[in-house]
Amino acid sequence: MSRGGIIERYGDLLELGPLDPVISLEEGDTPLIQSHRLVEHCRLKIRLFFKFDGANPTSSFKDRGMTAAVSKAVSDGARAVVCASTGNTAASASAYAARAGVKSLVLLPGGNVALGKLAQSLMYGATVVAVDGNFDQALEAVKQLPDRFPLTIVNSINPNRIKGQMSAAFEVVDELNGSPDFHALPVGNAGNITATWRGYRKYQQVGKLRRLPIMLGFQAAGAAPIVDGHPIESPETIATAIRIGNPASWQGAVEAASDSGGHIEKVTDEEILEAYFLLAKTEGIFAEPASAASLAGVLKKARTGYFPFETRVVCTLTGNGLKDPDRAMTVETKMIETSGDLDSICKVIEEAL
Ligand code: AN7
Repeated sequence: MSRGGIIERYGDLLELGPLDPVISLEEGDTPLIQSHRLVEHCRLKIRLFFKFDGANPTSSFKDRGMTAAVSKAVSDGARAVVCASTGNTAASASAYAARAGVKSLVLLPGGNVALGKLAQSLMYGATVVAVDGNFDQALEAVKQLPDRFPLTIVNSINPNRIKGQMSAAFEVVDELNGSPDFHALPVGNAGNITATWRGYRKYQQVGKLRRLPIMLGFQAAGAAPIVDGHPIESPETIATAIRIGNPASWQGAVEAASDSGGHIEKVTDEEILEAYFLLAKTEGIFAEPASAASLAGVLKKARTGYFPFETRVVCTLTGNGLKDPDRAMTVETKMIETSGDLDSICKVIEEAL
């Protein structure tokens, strides 16, 4: 039996109105994995959980919003969708467009999209346009296109994206039987922290949740407009997914933090990479660098004694590490090459054990 996607499971709560058809790849229902070895390794006195949204059909959280946005667009008669993207929105939009049988057009910041994401959009049959500029410039261009062409924007300025992404909060509450004390996310265009907070509040409104979590958002230090208080013209970070200087949902992120008693803070690329490698090595969870920003932020705040003893903290891990093989290959662990005879192989094994 089909487990269905987030629209089948949470339909009414998403307030999308009637949809015909529903375009789904059975997204959502992703693992919530409790940390054992990482908390021990870092001597953290908290109960830490990873919401691994890299386990979605296109390997990022974007699928939650894309099933909503593309279903709505196609139900309303759209024949083509468009987005600007640092890679994951594009991969997801292209996949859902393929599933719906409509065209997709994606504008990417040239030279700054992880290889796996680019491969995905090309595989799903999108028209892929590399723009000589950054994400913010690509998004500005995209905003102008529906005036000239019959295109529906599926960036998170499309409110249906935010609605679909509320489902991550519903799943966390369903699984923990209540909200965590803290929920940490990476912040790029700021749609996901906006949506996750709205999801918790929605669940509270309908009586499924009493106490709300404290929201923590983490931007990369070289791309931290919300923390710095002004747009960044040339954002820079190794976490290319969140290399964004003027987030569309800026206000939503600020509200999530302030209304929940939380914070938007920044983490350096070094801190992001430390969390990225640690997560894979100590827990067997391979998330992409931008995803590790949430963990990097939690580790940083834990060191200052921010979290109460045994408090429940959820980190959203937004995307799968396989999307960015080039970054992964910078890991210290290297492949050992040897000849095919058993003696040489045994010698290598002896040294490894
Ligand atoms: C892995 O694909 O903006 O704060 O164009 O891919 O909701 O933007 C991606 C963002 C975090 C930030 N982690 O989420 C895009 C894009 C990963 C991401 C974010 C993104 P938002």
